[in-house]
Amino acid sequence: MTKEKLKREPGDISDDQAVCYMLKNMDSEISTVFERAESMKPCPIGSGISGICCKNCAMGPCRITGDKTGLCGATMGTIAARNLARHIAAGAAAHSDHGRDLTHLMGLAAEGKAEGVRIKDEKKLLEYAECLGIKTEGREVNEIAKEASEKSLSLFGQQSGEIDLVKIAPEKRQELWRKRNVMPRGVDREIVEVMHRTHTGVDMEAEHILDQAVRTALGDGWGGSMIATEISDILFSTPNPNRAKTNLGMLADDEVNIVVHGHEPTLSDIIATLANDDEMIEYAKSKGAKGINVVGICCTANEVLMRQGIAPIGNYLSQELAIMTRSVEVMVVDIQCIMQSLGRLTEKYHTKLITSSPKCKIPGALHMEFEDDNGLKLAREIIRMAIDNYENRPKEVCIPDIREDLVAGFSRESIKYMLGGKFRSSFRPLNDAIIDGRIQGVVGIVGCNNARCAHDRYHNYLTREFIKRDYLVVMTGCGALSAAKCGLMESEAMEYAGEGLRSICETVGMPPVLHLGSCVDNSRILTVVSDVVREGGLGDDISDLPVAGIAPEWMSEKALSIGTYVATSGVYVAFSGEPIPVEASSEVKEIMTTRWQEKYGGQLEYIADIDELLAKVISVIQQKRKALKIDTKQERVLFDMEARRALKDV
Ligand code: SF4
Ligand code: MSK
Repeated sequence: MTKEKLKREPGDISDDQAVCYMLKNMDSEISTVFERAESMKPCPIGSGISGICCKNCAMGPCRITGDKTGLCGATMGTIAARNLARHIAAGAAAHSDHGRDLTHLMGLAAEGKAEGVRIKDEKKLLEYAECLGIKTEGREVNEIAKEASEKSLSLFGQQSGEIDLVKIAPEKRQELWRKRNVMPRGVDREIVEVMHRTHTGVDMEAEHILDQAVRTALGDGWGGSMIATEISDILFSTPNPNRAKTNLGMLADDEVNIVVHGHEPTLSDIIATLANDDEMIEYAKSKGAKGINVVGICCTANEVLMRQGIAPIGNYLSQELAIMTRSVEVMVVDIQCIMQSLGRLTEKYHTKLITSSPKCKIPGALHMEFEDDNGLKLAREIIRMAIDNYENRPKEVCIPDIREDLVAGFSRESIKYMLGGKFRSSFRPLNDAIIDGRIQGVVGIVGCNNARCAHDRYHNYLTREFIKRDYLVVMTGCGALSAAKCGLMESEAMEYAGEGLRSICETVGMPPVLHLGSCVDNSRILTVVSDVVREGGLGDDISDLPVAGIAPEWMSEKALSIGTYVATSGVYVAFSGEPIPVEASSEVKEIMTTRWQEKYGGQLEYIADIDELLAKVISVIQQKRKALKIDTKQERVLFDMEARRALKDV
């Protein structure tokens, strides 16, 4: 990990000014992900661009280009479909296992056995229980929560039937999934079946393999991820809009800094709460600090931002740089999107890296396991450890003086409330605004950062381009933090919005770009679009709506699962940045576009050129408006020349 000189200028690497500041000013001799991305190029065959690689048996790895086949005779299309199905299964497993843990925790909280965790949102619990078919009338909250936990847990191992939460989808969509035989039976069952069918010598027809991948992804979006979101709301409260600040400048030079990172809201929520405890603050002061500053990275940050207004200091590509500010006493990581490099990096700094999940250990980190009944005790121990470590902080820190205001905390419930008011909470005003053209459509811009593309650039470019054309933008995950860091999630962002969108946002009092949460919270988008269909006037299925999804800087396998469940829920989805690893197979690309469009009314494709992607999304949404006969009001023409040219080619 010896540092090599970066070949690119900081401004070419990232759009985040704090990241650029760190790249210019940090003095470490240790390489970051940005140098490693320059020194190691991706394998064109392994990444599925100019060929495909199979290592599903010991006769391989087989590297396939053109008409060649593997030793067993497997073709490019079969291998591409198998590889993609396995990626989707891994992504679905990650989200769903997260959901399973929360389900288990809710059961313990109901029994009073989960230290520091209780049922916070009773209304949401009742709605959730009813969706699971659980009787709620006249019953104690904890009794309902216990049964809801047991019922939810059973959905993971269920072998037949349907996952109850699919009932949230419009009826027409449910019927379609039944007809196509992709209705998820149980969350785990579908993941296991992908692993079986992609073992050497089992399923060999690309479309048939992908049918099972679709069923697995639907079991994630409408199962594992949705369970995770619903139960997080029940245990830690359903988000409401709140103000916060973001970026590395939110690290304090005179307080004890604790960074929570990963994806789980459990221990991080307890740490954030306990850091306000007088006894803890007094202890910090006794060690010379002015207080305790809890901040976050990635989706753990999104979870505590949405509910407690805790500052997110960065997204995926900022994690190493946070430590390099020399100001972090403790970084607590749980699961997913944590770079292994943090282990070696923290050896060079005073920062203590703590792994807290039984599922994740990192060489170089201290493992302090979060168990069902030790939340408060562990949080106290971690905070005290951070305070004790404050005296080891070097005198000179390197914190960029860069921060931005944001408003986060938009849930399905809070958006409905903002639109319709407490007593008539409804999506009607949104539907009406879409019908009369003040809002042209809704675009979800979600997903990761990727060190092989300019950090945050595509997220922010697309967000600005859509809001100026009157498209409401909803965001989750690291994409949401990109927009927040450049000021697109506050009322001042209104100046970038088109007239129609601005008029709605000003009336309702919301920014033109809405932060809907972490990556599991993409399930919130599914519940919002389902409610919009039910509200009426925009067709009777999700595929009728003028909406689209984009993951412009995607990186993780979870993104592939998300893209698949959104596409097969009836939405046009485009990925950019790095290709989906099936580019070399025209057969698989055809299935994911033309065939999925015929079968599900949505598709998933990769478009390298960002202006071409922008034009394609606009074209798809405008076609939906036309089909709904709401295209009479002309869209404002704000295209630059490049976008116009791309539009002609669509
Ligand atoms: Fe090669 Fe077939 Fe084995 Fe894959 S399963 S490694 S294509 S022989
Ligand atoms: S953290 S999955 S890099 S969004 Fe959810 Fe960010 Fe992607 Fe991880």
